[in-house]
Amino acid sequence: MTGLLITVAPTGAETATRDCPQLPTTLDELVSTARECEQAGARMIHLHIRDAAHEPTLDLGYLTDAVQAVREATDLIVQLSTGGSVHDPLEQRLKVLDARPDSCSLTMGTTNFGDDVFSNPWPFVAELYQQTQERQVVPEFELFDLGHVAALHRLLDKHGLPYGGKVHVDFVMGVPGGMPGTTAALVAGVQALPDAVTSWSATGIGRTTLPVMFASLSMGGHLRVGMEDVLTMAKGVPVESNAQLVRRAVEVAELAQRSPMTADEARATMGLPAPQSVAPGAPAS
Ligand code: KMH
Ligand code: ZN
Repeated sequence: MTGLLITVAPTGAETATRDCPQLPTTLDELVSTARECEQAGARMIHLHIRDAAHEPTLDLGYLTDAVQAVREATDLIVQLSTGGSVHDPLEQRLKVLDARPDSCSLTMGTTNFGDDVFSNPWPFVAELYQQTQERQVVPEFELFDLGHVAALHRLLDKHGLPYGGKVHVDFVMGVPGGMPGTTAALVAGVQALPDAVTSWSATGIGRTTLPVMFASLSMGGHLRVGMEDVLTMAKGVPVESNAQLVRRAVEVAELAQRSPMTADEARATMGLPAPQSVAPGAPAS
């Protein structure tokens, strides 16, 4: 049985709270979501942060508070999005690393995103990658298209391995403008991955969620789930909570003889050191 890494992406940057009031946007909601999802089997959380008006923000204060709060409340690997929203400027997206997450997303190229454009020009990708290496943040390479797999080859050839030595990628499938959320596209993507890749996960947006989940599990891949990616359990049935999506993923995975990995296994998979244990009474460094 291969251990399963489940990442939860609870909020995203593209859904408004007026359209989905159950979306977790406040710090308290994020922390309780993180706890519930960890309890359900998630081991990593992919965070987009909202401000007091529930709008997406890259404000360093909000980001730092969220990283610290989720770290204190859980053993989840804390991954901050550097993708932000489709409207965020590149300079601000580079500054996300200042919040000192364990991991960050790093999208490997520009993609049409519905009616918008998710901009990731090569110089930005290369700069962000080198900053992750210098600042000891483990990137998760986000692949929205097969061309992004080719860009990953180019990046690793030119700039070497990430901090921690592991290469973890996530296929984000079914975005209108990116690769479709189909088994055929996932097979093509996995077959084209660089040899240096040590683990991969997949998520399907919207109605491609379940087909991508089944395809990934059948190929030994890991899973990302969450309300960033899907807002219905089935046609016309709204998602009630992120934990509901994590629980469904665990149930489906158990049928495929896959169980969630432990927190330590997840950290090892990502090339992160085990959490530092502080001896009782020892001063915090
Ligand atoms: N909000 C999307 C435009 C990421 O987090 O790195 C980009 C996104 C990817 O969600
Ligand atoms: Zn995201």
